[in-house]
Amino acid sequence: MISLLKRLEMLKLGRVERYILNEIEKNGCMHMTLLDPENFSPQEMAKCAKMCEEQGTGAIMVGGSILQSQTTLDECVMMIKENVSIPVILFPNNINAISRHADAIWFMSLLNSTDWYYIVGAQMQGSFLIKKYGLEAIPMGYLVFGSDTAVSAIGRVLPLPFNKGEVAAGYALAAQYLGMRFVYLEAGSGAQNPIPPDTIRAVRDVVEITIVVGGGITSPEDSRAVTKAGADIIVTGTIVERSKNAELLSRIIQAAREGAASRQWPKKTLP
Ligand code: 1GP
Repeated sequence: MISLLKRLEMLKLGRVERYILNEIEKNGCMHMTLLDPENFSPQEMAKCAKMCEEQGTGAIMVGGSILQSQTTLDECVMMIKENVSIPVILFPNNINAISRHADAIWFMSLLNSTDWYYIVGAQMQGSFLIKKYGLEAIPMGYLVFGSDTAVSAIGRVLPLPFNKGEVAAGYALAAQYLGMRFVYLEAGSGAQNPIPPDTIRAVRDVVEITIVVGGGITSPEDSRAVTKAGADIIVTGTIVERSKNAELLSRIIQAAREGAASRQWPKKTLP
């Protein structure tokens, strides 16, 4: 029989998750950089990760909608780990996106997929490998907005409307009640525009879990608006991959902190 001690042990947060929550507590929010192994050589990726760390990003997420090779992923994660001290978190698109060399994995369910596989099938198939590698699995509900991005097409998504916050809020609250500790509002990599502030705010008004927002954030103005509306974590990928502009990244991170510092609550009532 499993002892009470063991059961309580299981409820403890892992090292990376505690680090994330501490960073949010310290700075009001956190920035993460998403790097896609399909867009870089492992050497370029490591160099870019180091630059991002120097500008204040708090973690490197590795993944992408069309990631194909676990070998490439392993090489990238190892190279990044050699060059940065911040955590490397896997952002998987499928079961081949699991590397034993990472610090943690977003254990995510694409809640608005129409396909069982992306809601729980891939998770079921990948779970033993995660256990075998001893990876820290961080439970996250993943919500995809819009229809003209790779993640939307590949994930067989029933797209969330950008301007109907109550729909996203309902999904996010369901994620919270299902025990997920993070919810990711995803506009899709390279999206024309980020998730609108009012929609983020609608989610913030009903959930207590940590809100991650990404997709289409390309300027300090975007990042300030996103954290001001209630995002705890912002993710950028494309802007750094394309521009490699350290100064712009630094301003995006600074603006995110300013946005978080300027938040005004209180909460609205439920729909
Ligand atoms: C994609 O939200 C991330 O999953 C990052 O999006 O590449 O548009 O910054 P961008």
